[in-house]
Amino acid sequence: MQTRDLPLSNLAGSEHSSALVLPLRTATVQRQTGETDVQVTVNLDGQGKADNQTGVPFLDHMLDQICSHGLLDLEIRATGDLHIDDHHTNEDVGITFGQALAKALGDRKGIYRFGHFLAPLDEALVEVVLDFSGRPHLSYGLTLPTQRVGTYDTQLVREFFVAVVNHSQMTLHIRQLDGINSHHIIEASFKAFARAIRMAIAIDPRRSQTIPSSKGVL
Ligand SMILES: [Mn+2]
Repeated sequence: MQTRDLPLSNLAGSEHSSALVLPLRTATVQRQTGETDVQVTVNLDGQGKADNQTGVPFLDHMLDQICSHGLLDLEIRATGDLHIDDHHTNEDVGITFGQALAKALGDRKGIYRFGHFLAPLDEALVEVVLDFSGRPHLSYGLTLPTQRVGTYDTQLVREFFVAVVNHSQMTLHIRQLDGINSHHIIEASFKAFARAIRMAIAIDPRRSQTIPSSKGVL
């Protein structure tokens, strides 16, 4: 029976000499408009380090969930026209994060591509299914019972995911199976989103650096 070397680690510089050494999957994107100035640095093979300062505290709390449960390292700085409201900053953080994800993934060689997770947070239960398909699509199934969580407008949750989907070229389905408290429902969504990303971007050792599509391109 023939054997071959398999990648033992996703990390470049692995001590396993027989491992397939992959490039670091990191990216920095800066995006400036008349409304906001956003910089995002992401490491897809991180340890969950979060350093997110957008000026929108609830959004920072949700971005921290992406790091903690997706095991991404994420450093985000944003300044925006918060004197109007959080809308532009929230959306532009989503756009820039989506662009950074796409840049760090590159041609998407070797990844599992699909990810899903079902996350509870007390009474809330949210399912996320995603595909780094190259085709932006969002099915958004959250029904948030209050207009605000703290000072954060709960309508901005959908706006954030629309921006991420369009700029990372991701198919994303978010379904709420249960929940009463808006904070719980939103946080369960971000936790499920994080774990689904983690699953989808992991390197499949059996795929050995080919693009996971019968078309040969994503
Ligand atoms: Mn919370």
